[in-house]
Amino acid sequence: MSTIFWHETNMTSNTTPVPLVASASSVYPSNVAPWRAFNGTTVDNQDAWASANGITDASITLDYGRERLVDRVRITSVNGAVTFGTKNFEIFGSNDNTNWTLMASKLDIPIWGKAETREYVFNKKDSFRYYKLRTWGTYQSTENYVGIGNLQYGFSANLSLTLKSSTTNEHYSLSDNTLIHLPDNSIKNMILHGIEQGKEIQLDVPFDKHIYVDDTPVANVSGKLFAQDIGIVNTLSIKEVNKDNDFKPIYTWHNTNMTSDTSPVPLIAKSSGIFNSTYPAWKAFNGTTINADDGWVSSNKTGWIEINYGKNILVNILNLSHRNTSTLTSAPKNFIIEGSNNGTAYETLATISNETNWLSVETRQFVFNNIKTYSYYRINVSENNGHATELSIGDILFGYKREV
Ligand SMILES: [Ca+2]
Ligand SMILES: [Ca+2]
Repeated sequence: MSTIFWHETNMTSNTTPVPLVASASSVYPSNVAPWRAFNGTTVDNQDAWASANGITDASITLDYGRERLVDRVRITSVNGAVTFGTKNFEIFGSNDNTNWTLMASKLDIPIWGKAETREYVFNKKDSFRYYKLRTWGTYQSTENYVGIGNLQYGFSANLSLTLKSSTTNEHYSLSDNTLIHLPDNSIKNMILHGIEQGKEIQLDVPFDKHIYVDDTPVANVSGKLFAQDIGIVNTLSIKEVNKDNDFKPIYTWHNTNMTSDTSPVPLIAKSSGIFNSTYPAWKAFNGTTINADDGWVSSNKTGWIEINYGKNILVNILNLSHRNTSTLTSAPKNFIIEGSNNGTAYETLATISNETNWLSVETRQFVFNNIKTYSYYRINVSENNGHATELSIGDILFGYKREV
């Protein structure tokens, strides 16, 4: 569902509220400063910006202080004479106030009513810190300036990807949010920007949209306090960023440490069959590979082995260890990883091929894409490394790898 959001400015001077800054290439020598086009009202003919006398090609710029997503503008004509209203316009975006990108243009606009608002949707959506509108031409040749009663930029966004701040009532799209990383021992990251107090939402943000925390604490305060560009000061215990370090993935391992096929409860280990009672399925889920007996050996050269966690968990990584044995040809070569929620219907999560040349107790890691939770995870082997009758596995550990 797409919803339109307008960036509120409600300016009361060219530099208030901070960090907004309104400016213009030219200003009429009376009470029509640039900020009056960003104050949200058009109560009279002074509630506007107008260019200097004799200038009918002028521009008005708003610096938001940070990037804002924009794909439309709402222009309101002056609440007075309309013949110097916006006849032609171009809108540009910039991040340095020097290099400008054309966002939209409109020529030969029909004449406006007093304090009339019209909305123009751009062909593209982009994020810039500075937005400049150039207006030129008048509806009457005797007019010698141009003016605008009000100007507001906005964007449309999918509602679920938009957050509203409870402190400022501003809306933020995901693409201009701040990602805050929690302390090292947290498995989560968090977008605090715009979220109601006391709540958190876990969201995946494209890598190029990450804004990492400023690691310079605010001076002259007790404890560590970090001021971010999210409009407020937050007092979270946030991870200090070492700029020389890449963020490392976070791993959550589902350790099982089984001691029988049904313990600890609620875990249940099963297989397509066992060579004999020395090599039950649970020995592939006990977390060790201390000797040749510490593993599962199948009743055949192919087969499957699974664990039922008794609850739904998310898995996208497998550590597979070969048995502590010189029988290297019994290791899996081609297999699939499957998930199920009923032990009957299985979905293939990964297909692994040509895993050859295993060493005794060697561990290989397999990462795959999976966003669904299952309670049963199965390794289903269609070919071993050449042994005529045996398939064996020393240990299996499933987990979840999260990129941060
Ligand atoms: Ca105004
Ligand atoms: Ca084992």
